[in-house]
Amino acid sequence: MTRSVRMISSPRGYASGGSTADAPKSFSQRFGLAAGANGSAKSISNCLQRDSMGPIAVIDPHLPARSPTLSHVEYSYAFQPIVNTVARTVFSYEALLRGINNEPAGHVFAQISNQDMHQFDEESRSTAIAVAARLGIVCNLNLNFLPRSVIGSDRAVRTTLAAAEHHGIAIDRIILEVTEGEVIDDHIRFANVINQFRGCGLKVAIDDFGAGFCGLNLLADFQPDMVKLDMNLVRGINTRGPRQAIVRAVAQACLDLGIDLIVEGVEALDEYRWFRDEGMCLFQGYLLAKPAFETIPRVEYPPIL
Ligand SMILES: [Ca+2]
Repeated sequence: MTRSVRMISSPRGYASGGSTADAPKSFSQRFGLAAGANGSAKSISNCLQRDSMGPIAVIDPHLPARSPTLSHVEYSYAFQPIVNTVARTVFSYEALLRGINNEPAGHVFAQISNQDMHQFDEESRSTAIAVAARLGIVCNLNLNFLPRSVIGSDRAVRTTLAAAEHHGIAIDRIILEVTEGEVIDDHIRFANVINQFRGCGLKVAIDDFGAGFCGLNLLADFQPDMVKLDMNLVRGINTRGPRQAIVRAVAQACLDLGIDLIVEGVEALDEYRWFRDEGMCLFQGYLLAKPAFETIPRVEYPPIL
């Protein structure tokens, strides 16, 4: 079985490559990656044309084509839900990079040179979108960005949004996950890039919040739509007084700033209960659902407290 990024590494950057005759159940066929590009970026372009920075094209010919040098890299995606346990609905699915046999993301990254990493980062998000569309994900979709892929160029965001539009996923369903470091390296440039696209409905989440060094200071300079609390703050919180104090401070800041707080990596019912008692309702973690390879996982909703 061939499941390869080759299928989507066309000069357009996504979704216009053909399937191979010797792969009757190929990745591209199973996930619909071989469909021709419709070339439509109208709604994104129209949206961006209203921006004060002037018209911005999203896809070819304005984006220079990149050669498909990463055709040797085979990968796929698992999906893990972010759940609203009060509404008892899935708020979003995070696309998580995997090898073609569900190996961890590190297995895939090991095949890619440092100089190709940002191209892979860009291309792989288009694949994640294609797989999510094929699986019929109709809620939000969380996509990870490599550190510095946003501030290096707005191309990474443009191609992601173009791929979303191509696959019929509304821009306001896309949530970009970036780490603290991505934002603070050059927060003015980061905010400039992101704010161009926010007018289209794009949302931004700070991933692993609390794992870096800036913490709450970050929120003084840049207010994301969401913050994902780092799992190291979550682990065993029901018995850890200092962690409880830090999390309460983060939660209050998020509340005051109108930022949604997502509790990431919750594994134990006691951890979950502590956060619920504090009024939080958005959770991601093994307690609710493990990542499922090329599948939408079933959610185990915790008991109503
Ligand atoms: Ca993430």
